Amino acid sequence: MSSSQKTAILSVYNKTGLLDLANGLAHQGVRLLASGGTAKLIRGAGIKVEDVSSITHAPEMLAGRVKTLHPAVHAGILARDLESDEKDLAEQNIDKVDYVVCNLYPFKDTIAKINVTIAEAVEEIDIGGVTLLRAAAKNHSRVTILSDPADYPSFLEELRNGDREVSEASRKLYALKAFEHTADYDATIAEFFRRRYAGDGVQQLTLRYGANPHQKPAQAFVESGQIPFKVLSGSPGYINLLDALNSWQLVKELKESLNLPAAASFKHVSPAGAAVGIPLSEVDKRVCFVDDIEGLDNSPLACAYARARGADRTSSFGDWIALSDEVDAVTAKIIGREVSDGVIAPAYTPKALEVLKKKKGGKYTVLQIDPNYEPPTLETRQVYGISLSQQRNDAKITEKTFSRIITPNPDYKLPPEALIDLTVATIALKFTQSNSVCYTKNGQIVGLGAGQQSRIHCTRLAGDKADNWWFRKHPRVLDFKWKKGTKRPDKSNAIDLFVSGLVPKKVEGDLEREQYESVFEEVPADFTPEEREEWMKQCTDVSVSSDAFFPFTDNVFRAHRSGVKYLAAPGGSVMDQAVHEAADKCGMVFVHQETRLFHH
Ligand code: 93A
Repeated sequence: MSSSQKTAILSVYNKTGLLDLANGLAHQGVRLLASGGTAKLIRGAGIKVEDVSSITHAPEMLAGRVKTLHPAVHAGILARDLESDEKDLAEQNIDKVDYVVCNLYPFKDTIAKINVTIAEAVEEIDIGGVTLLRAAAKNHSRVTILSDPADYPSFLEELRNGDREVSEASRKLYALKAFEHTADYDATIAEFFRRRYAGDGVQQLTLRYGANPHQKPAQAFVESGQIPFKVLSGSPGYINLLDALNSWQLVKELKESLNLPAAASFKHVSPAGAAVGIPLSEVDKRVCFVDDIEGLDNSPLACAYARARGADRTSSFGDWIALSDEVDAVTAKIIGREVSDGVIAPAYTPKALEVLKKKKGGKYTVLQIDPNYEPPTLETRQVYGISLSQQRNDAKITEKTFSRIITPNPDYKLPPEALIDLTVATIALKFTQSNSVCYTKNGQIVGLGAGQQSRIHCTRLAGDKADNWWFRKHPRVLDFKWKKGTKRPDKSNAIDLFVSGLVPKKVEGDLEREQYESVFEEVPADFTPEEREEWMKQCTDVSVSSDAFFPFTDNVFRAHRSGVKYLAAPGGSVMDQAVHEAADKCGMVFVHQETRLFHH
């Protein structure tokens, strides 16, 4: 063998294109070495090939578990063009390897088979092939590694044109591909064992299905360490977890920023309500349907949830709840009688847990989150097979966030209540699908517009909700005469129709009207325009935050109609000045908030 002769090691499971490749290599005078099945196929085609054992002087053994694992192979691949490496090789009589061709046992296909056993899967874990790939890819400054049959033709062409040399650029790309191949392979193996060995709920949690029942299989998992929550009752679904993990962040940040217990009521990965534990007035208690709850005044957490749930009772039907503190019996009692899907909190008193575990015949989902859990700073998700990664949105919303007041003058100081309300609104936006605009008052969301493509539609949607909340406080609404036995959600829906001015007209035989009337002992007369105007005038000092700049003054005017006094939004629009002037003319305080808070 001449010293200038190049050597290739071939060991492939997928033998597509193998013979053409072997032929091409042989034509270039390359010495071919191959593992058992690969060598057999090449030899059968009449192409000269040696078994790997001709250099290892050891037979394939352990039924194929050891084929290419040998210093003669790996020193030949890993050796650099260094005097010391050359010396080592010469002492052991080992030749350098120039090209490695390898693809791996079909682990993915094997585990995709129904009822595959662990033993069957284990046999498909490639060791020697991964070692060939990694060794050759590591030494890509000298060695070419081919892991994809699709690359064989261009490789051969380069070899022919380049006098058996492969360009540095190609070697780099082939090495990258090889590392991706092994990374994907190992990720599949880790996932297989995570499901079987880590125990359900420790590192991996099997979900019934994904966003819809036909999206199976579905799971939640962490790649290292443990899932930071425990399932104490029920079984969370995919959307439940999206709600739980977003709502938890919201209440955690509210608590950290305002040092008050916080609650959130989520639906479809946006808050329907969120609040901090400020005591409720008697009217608030009636609006939130909690005037009969004993001990409410002594539980700030229960106050927070009463407010969060009471913001928009129609939207909160079937909510996911997040609570910042240990759940007490009073809070559990409020939750116990509402239609809800589940709750996440750092702890539960035994009494509270007892109540929650009984809910929905034991199917109510209760999660306990580790409050000290810190996620990695980089977050990644996949859309349409493409991975997107970004730094987590770790912007902190604190008092300082609202220190740049544009109107009425730079010395103006926000009253403490407005500071709380702007904080609640802005932190809520951080976990709301964009575009989003949030109205707050008394430490709670009163109207939230989520996921609208146009900002003015958000501002209107949220404003209409805030108006509904305000009209629910009207004495006529509080004194509705309900038919006995009317359920809480039916009351909420009837109130929602009434306050939003959408009550169906009284027409003989109209089904919708009949249903509306059926819940009342005494059907209330609709609000007159004068009543509405009069009541609306009394709504003052509401706060609004926006997740990005207001592009037009229409947003300011819409907010003004709902009693808004304090506005916070980032700048950046060509209309900034006009927006500020409009706010000033409407007697509002405009706070320039530096951070855009889009969330998707
Ligand atoms: O069982 S192994 O992990 N032990 C080895 O030493 C080894 N070397 C190569 N599997 C090993 N291989 C794999 O064998 C290759 O990754 C390739 O997929 C396959 C080719 O085997 P054959 O040439 O016998 O068809």
